[in-house]
Amino acid sequence: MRNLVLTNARIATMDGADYGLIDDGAIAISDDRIYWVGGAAHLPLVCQSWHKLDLEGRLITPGLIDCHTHLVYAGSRANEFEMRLNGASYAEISKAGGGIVSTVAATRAASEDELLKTTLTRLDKLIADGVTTVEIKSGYGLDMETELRMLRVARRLEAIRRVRIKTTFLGAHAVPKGMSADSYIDDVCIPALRQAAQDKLVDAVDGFCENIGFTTEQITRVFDVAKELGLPVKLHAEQLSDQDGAALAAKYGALSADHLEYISDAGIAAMAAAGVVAGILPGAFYFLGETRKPPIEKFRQAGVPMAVATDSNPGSSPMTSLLLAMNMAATLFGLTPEEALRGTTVNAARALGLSETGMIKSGYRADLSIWDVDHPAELTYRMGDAPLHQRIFAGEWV
Ligand code: DI6
Ligand code: FE
Repeated sequence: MRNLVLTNARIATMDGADYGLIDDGAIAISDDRIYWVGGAAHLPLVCQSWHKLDLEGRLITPGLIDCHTHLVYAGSRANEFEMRLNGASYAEISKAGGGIVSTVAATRAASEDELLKTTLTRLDKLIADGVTTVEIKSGYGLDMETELRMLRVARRLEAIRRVRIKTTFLGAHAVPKGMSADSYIDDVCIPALRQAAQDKLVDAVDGFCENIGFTTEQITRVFDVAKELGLPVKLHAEQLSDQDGAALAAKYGALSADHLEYISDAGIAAMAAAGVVAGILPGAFYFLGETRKPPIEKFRQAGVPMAVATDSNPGSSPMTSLLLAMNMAATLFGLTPEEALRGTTVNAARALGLSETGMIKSGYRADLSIWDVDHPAELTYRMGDAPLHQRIFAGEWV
C-alpha cells in the first residue's frame, strides 16, 4: 500500500459551487485513489501516520482533461495558413484538395514510429500544461491500414508517458480522393471501425457532420455500427453550418457534440434532454477567423454542460495548450474562469464517459495537478504561461 497525504494546499475540488474550494486543505492518497479530501484540521486518524508532503500553500486541481484532440498526424499545414491569409477560405482550400486530405497524404506516408515521435512532442506540451488525460482521434488515414496505425500510436502513448489516453475512431472525417462519400462510408470507414473495435483500439466513435464532411444520413450508418459494437458516440456538429447534427448526436445518446457555432434552438433542446455535453473549441474558431460564436448563454439556460478542449489539429487548431483554450473560451466566448476549469475537468470527464476522474473526491482517481498560483482563476487568466508545479498521476508524483 502506497499512502501519502498532501498538506498545506488550497484545493479546487470542482465538487460543488465556487470551484469546490477548500482552504488549508489536505488530500490523502492511497495507491492510485483519493482516500479522503477536506480541511487539514479534519484529517482522519488513520491517515495521520501517513507520509506527508507540504505543498507550501499551492493550488491543487484535478488533473486537466483534453477531451477533443487530433494529436496523431504527420506534416504541417503552415502553407495553407499562408494561403488563407492571402485570401482563400478554409472551404475553398478543402475543395481544392488541400485541407484534411493533405494531412492524410503525409500521415499515410509516415511509419508508426515516425507518427509516435511527432505525436510525443505535442503530447509533452499538453502534459506541461497539467494535463493527465487526453482524447485522441483517428481520421487522417481514411484507409483501414492508416486508421488502425493512428489508433495504435495513440494507445502506445500510455506506455511511454504517465497519462491516460482515450481513443476515438473518426473514420468519417473526410472523403479520400477518388471515392464517393457513400462508398467510402460503406466500403472503408465501417470495415475499418469493425476491425479497430476487434483490435480493442477504440473507446468511442466520432464523425464530421458538415457540408464539407458527411451528411446526417451517412453519419447515421456509422453510428448504427458503433451502437452494435457497444461503443459510445460523439460528433463534430454545426461547426460551419447547421446540419441538425446535434439532434442526431442526442438521438444516439452521444457523450458530446462539439464546436456548435451554428446550432439551432431545437439542437440545444435535444442536447439538454439527452444530457449531451457541448464541446467548446475556441482554438478552431480563433484560427479560422470565424465570427459566429457558440450560444453559450443558451447552453447555460438549458443546463447543457460545457467542456473545453484544444481540438489540437494541423488544419483548424494547431494549438497544444489546454490552458490557452481555457483563456480563449473566456475571452472569445465569455465562459467564466470557473466554467472554463469545469470544462477541462468535470465536464471533460463526462464528455469522455469517465466517471472516476475530473473531481477531487474520495474514491476518485488520484490524477492531480499542483500549481504555483493561489487562486484557480489564474489558470484561465494567463496567456501562454503554464504555472504548473507538478502532476500526480495514478497517485504518483510525476
Ligand atoms: N473539424 C475541424 O475543425 C478539424 N476536423 C474537423 O472535423 C479540422 C481538421 C483539419 O483541417 O485537418
Ligand atoms: Fe476536431
